[in-house]
Amino acid sequence: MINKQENEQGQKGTVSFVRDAQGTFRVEEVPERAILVGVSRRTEPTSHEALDHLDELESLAVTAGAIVVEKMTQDRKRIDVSTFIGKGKAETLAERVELNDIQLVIFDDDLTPVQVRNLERITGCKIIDRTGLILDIFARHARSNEAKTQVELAQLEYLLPRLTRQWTHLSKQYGGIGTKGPGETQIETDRRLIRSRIDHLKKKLKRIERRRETQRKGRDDFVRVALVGYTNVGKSTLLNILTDAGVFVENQLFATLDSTVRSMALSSGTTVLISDTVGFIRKLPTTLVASFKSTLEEIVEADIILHLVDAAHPRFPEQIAAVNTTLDEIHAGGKPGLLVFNKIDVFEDSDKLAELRESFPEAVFISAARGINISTLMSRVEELIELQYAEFTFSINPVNYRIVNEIHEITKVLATEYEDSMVTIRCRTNYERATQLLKRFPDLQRIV
Ligand SMILES: Nc1nc2c(ncn2[C@@H]2O[C@H](COP(=O)(O)OP(=O)(O)OP(=O)(O)O)[C@@H](O)[C@H]2O)c(=O)[nH]1
Ligand SMILES: [Mg+2]
Repeated sequence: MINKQENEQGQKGTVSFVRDAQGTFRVEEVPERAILVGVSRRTEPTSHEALDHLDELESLAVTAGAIVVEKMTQDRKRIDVSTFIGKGKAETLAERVELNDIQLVIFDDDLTPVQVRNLERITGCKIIDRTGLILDIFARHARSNEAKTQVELAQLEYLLPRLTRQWTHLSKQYGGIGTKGPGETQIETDRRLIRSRIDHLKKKLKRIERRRETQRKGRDDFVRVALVGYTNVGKSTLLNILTDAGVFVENQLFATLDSTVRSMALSSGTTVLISDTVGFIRKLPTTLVASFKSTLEEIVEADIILHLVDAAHPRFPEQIAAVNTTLDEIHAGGKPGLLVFNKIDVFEDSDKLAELRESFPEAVFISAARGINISTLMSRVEELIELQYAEFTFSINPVNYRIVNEIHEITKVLATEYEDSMVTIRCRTNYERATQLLKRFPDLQRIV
């Protein structure tokens, strides 16, 4: 590294020129030096919790490529509407920024546009909030067309209410005929450009969603199992060990953004489809949850949910709660499933594991990386399937071909017999689907 340059916005230290082996220069991103800020309340989070939360924020910041130089918390009864933290604390923050050559301040809570503007003025430094940071990581990790579209949509939805004069470059990027109405301010033009881009992205996602739906139709015969859990608990590692899926595994947050579905034969001969998808986190931005709808559909439509937990994480109970909250938010709560504690290989002190087993008697304890207790996990999944699925026999006049088609679509048909102008269909499905069929079609009869 031979030189430190100022970037376009005039912030120092984010871009440098590096000479490679051939002697040519290229521009390289230099890690930004960051301060993390959290606020504790008398009730929740306490100052101790706020510090723990900053550890998580540090993992996020490091994943986004920052160097965390300092962490600050402030105990406040009420949030300051103009600066979030108190005015005095904001001044202290400005001093720390100056002293430690800081380029970025990250808040663990979401800030209003006014708070960002005021804090940037006081500290002379770029300010981002938790949602902004998570969106940045998603943007870095998005690989597929679908993930990239979903992330861009979430970013624009986040940006729209935060538009300030600094965003005027947008119209240069997307400019053209009809973008500059007389008398309109630049911000209004930018807003209009963003809204039309949002509409475009939503339409594109609808098309992707329809394609996915067609793919899913072909999978209705199978029992579908979704791996869900907090980010970095080992979901992809488990999918890989079960099915050789070759999903990217890394000790970083949000390594996986896309859904991967693989089939797997259980020892009973039943074939299940297992899916691995994006992980959850405390305070997962609502814009992300909304735009990742088609990816999360894999969970919504699953028959069984395996909720993976990092047993070695000091705050795993909070992580379980965060996952359950998000499952409820996407209407996937209350599905049959299992709590699966992963990474049990980390416990040298076996008392801890025994305690955990006692506290969660229904859970399964595994190590995906070491392949410990994987067969126990799969037998528990088979037990669940046995409990959920049964054979049903329906009888219907075949002129009602729509009903016959629907049965073929949503169940696994085992045998079909025609007799006395009636068709008898023997199929395998779960009670929920069978009850729905009988409710929707009064002509359908169940033969016991
Ligand atoms: N010690 C130990 N580490 C594990 C185990 N399973 C996974 N890991 C590690 O945990 C980290 C995260 O694993 P992933 O499989 O990428 O986790 P994930 O839940 O898919 O994470 P995201 O996709 O980022 O949400 C990696 O460094 C794995 O090697 C385990 O059983 N024991
Ligand atoms: Mg993963």
